[in-house]
Amino acid sequence: TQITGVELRRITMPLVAPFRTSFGVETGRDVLLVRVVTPDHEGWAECGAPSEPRYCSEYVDGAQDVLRRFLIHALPKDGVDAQAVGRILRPFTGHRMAKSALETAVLDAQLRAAGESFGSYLGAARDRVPCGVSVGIMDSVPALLDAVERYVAEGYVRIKLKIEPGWDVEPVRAVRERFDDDLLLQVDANAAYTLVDAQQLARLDDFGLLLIEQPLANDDMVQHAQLAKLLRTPICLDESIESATDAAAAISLGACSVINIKPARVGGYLEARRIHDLARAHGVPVWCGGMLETGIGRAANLALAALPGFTLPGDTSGSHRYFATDLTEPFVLSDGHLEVPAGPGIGVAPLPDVLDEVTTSSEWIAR
Ligand code: OSB
Ligand code: MG
Repeated sequence: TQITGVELRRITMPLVAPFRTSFGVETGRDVLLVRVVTPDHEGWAECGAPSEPRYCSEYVDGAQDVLRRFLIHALPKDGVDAQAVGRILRPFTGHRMAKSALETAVLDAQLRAAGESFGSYLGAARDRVPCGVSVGIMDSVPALLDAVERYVAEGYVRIKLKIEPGWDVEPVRAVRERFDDDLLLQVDANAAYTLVDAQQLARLDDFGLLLIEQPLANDDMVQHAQLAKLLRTPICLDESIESATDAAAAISLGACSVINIKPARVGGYLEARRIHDLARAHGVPVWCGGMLETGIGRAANLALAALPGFTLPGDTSGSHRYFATDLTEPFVLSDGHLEVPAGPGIGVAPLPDVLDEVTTSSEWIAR
């Protein structure tokens, strides 16, 4: 794939409701889009980096800076295969969300040229995927029950509650009491606890949760392994897993028995697939997480979520869970599922009118 240049475009998208986690509140998304232009095609990708470095060290201005200064210029002028992008960018440490966006845009352009879909390329085993939804921390338990009720009515097949110290056993008990026992329920702490909280976290064992996601700090792999021995609820890692190497370490340490795979967090869809393959070989279930993506990021996530090892519903929710107007044709739940786009590449493109309206800046990096 020969690259003429790369557009770095910033957009702002208000969220339909504030999304609160243990690390902060988001009321909108300030998103970096990467458009790779080739002589005959273009490829689109969305960078998962949030506005502030709270979830992890990356943030959107930093991602744009490292792309502009280093990553884009590292790609060879005479063309590059998407499979080689990861190796070419490896001398630059970290910045996985920025790398993921560039690799994904190159892959999209390449697959559009070849007329092949992301799902087909990655090895999707189905054409639609069951969807869960991530429910933020609320001001009160009644407000939470109302939100969960609406999502269940919309057909979401799994509910994930964000938790933090002071908002854990009570909301989980309230949701369990209000809804059927067979509601698939899990929680996500975004690293808000320490091993000292093990007894409090063990109280969640009574509620039949599918898993507890990232209870301890990002770099506390060994302590997650210790916590796993104290809980009956399976531990799932999100922030701690930045690569297939991390996944291998976590599995062999016993730090987790489930993995949330976010392509942005691990540097792209190819590394995401390697984690899937590794986990599958070890009998470790995986599911596809999200970074509140627009339709551009969501499309590719759905293709990944269709791989055979993704045996748990993910956070790939419908467009209207996030945005009143999505950047692409909206993804709408049908019977609790979203369709995997079947067209070439990611199978969707920004709607030109919406794109114009939400764009705040654009920068062209010629090659
Ligand atoms: O921890 O999974 C997380 C959103 C932003 C940052 C981190 C997380 C999340 C979510 C929502 O839980 C995922 C989504 O719906 O895209
Ligand atoms: Mg998480």
